Amino acid sequence: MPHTPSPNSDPMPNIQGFIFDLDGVLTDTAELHYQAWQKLADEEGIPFNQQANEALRGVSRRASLMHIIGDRPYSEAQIEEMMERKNRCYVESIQNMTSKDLLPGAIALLDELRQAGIKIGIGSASKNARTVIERLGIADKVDAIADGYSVQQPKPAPDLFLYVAKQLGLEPAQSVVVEDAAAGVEAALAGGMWAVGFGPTERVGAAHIVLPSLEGVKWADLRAKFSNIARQKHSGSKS
Ligand code: B16
Ligand code: MG
Repeated sequence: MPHTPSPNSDPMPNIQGFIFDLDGVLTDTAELHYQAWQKLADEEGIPFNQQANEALRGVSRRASLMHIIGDRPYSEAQIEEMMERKNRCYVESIQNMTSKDLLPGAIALLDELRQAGIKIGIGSASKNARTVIERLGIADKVDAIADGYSVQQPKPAPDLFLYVAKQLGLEPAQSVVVEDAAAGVEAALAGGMWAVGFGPTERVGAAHIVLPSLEGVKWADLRAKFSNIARQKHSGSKS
């Protein structure tokens, strides 16, 4: 019978790939998304602020807008127009992005992983992900990209990350997802992948490893942590 690895059963993980979320992990477009939604909400006279925006992290454009408008009776045409208006504002704000907009530690980890022969994918809910990746100058460091056009079911469904893993030629249990959103961590776990949460535990505490930032993060340290977790799970499952 073929051996199917799983984060829950393997004593030693055989990690071959990393799948990074984009917004809020490799770069802080989360702030630019927020500014564009705030402008739209102000134009529409809808109460909105940075705290309310927290619920939109990693959430698709349409689902974000539905969250903002709540039960206000907008028509489908108005909803489409508002999504386009927000996106125009956001697209304008990403035009001036450069590699300087990569978050601290991102490029060092990408380079270290590549040198170690680890495959790299990006799994982003954004329909603008490819533009952002180009502007950041990291397209040639990435082996596979899934964006807001790639799958039907958004995070927390695992589809987006499973799509990237397949493109990388990897099993879910050979893949690590790095995420800043609760919905993204949930998607990784639902897909049977290893999860690194980036941010406060209240948000990403369900991940196998929680980090405050990517700064100073080393592949060897992560690998050791994953091995410890796998060992603990393995001995726990035997007792
Ligand atoms: P767009 P990620 C997500 O990207 C953002 O976190 C979220 O704020 C945004 O609404 C979503 O992409 C859709 O983006 O409107 O550009 O298609 O975190 O999954 O990289
Ligand atoms: Mg994100």
